[in-house]
Amino acid sequence: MNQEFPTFPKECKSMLCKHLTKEVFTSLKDKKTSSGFTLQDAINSGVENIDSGIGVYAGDEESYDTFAALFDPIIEEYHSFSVDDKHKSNLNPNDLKAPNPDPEGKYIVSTRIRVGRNIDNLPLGPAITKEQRNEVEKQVSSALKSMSGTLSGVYYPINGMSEEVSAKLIEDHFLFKAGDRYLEAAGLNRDWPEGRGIFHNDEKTFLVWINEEDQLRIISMQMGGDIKEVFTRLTSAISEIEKSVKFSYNSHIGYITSCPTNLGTAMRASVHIKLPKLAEDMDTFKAITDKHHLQIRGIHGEHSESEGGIYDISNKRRLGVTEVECVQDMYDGVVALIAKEKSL
Ligand code: ADP
Ligand code: DAR
Repeated sequence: MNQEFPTFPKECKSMLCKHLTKEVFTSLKDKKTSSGFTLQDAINSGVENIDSGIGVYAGDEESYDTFAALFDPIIEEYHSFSVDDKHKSNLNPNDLKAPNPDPEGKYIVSTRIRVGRNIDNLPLGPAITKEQRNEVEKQVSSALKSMSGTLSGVYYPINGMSEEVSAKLIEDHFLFKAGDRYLEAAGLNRDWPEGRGIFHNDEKTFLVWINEEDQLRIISMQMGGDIKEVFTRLTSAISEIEKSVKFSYNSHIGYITSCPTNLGTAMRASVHIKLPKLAEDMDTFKAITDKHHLQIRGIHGEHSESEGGIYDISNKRRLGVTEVECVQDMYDGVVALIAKEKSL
């Protein structure tokens, strides 16, 4: 294993290059978790990709303790969440105040709310073995087979999927491809596409990605802006799956995920929304998204650009806030953005 303290170029702005001091490196370089995950494994993505925002991934829940000297300051800075803080969860849709903000469908093209989940007592994607990953696929796809009513559907393993089916699912934003260079360097694409696949219900409003960045991405999505209906479907699906799959969770950092940015609720609630007038005044646009703790992405996922004045707007906060608060953040921000767009 490389025992050299990595030298980062001055243009590196990642949280890794900020918080991996020589002292932290020296204190952690010889440690490994019970799944054999080392400091080098945790930082490889940020060492190979100096344009990372964060640059670190956990190989198991233990990584967050074993490498706490590096993870804790990153978690504190990204989430404004200290080592003594406790996460809390609330998946009750009755607590969400969110009448459809765009009943005429003038602005919101589609709504998607997802959570990441990982199975308790198994390594995360960066450290999991091929056999363990195949076991995850078997356990989760079998749990999904018992989904009933509007949640019932079909599981499609990516291994052996026809190019035609794959292209159509990707075009519909339903399927994931092999991870980007950040995920590649984190070891999340090992054995691709073995053990990976997608489940979706007949209406394609409920989807589960198996073994992407996390072992499950549980997704509820539909056209239009009925955010409460999307959230309600998601919470029903989560509780159904939880009847047969135990998720990795702890009282400090909530649901355990491979990337520290997703800890806590592991929830991203997003709309694809048309804001052509606001797009001409990005200072005002960003003042509103900043005020409501929102992130702006492009419409083809993380690191993509917006197209035709359509933006992916989602909650930025995930840890130290409940799932209801994540969706409320997004909802309140969308109401403010639509009001501003109307006024221009
Ligand atoms: P994630 O949200 O799963 O962390 P991405 O930002 O890469 O990851 O989004 C994953 C996929 O979901 C992308 O194809 C993206 O276009 C799609 N997506 C995200 N939000 C929406 C939305 N509100 N409506 C439709 N598709 C969406
Ligand atoms: N590109 C990596 C990941 C940051 C958060 N996004 C995730 N987890 N998909 C980075 O360090 O910038």
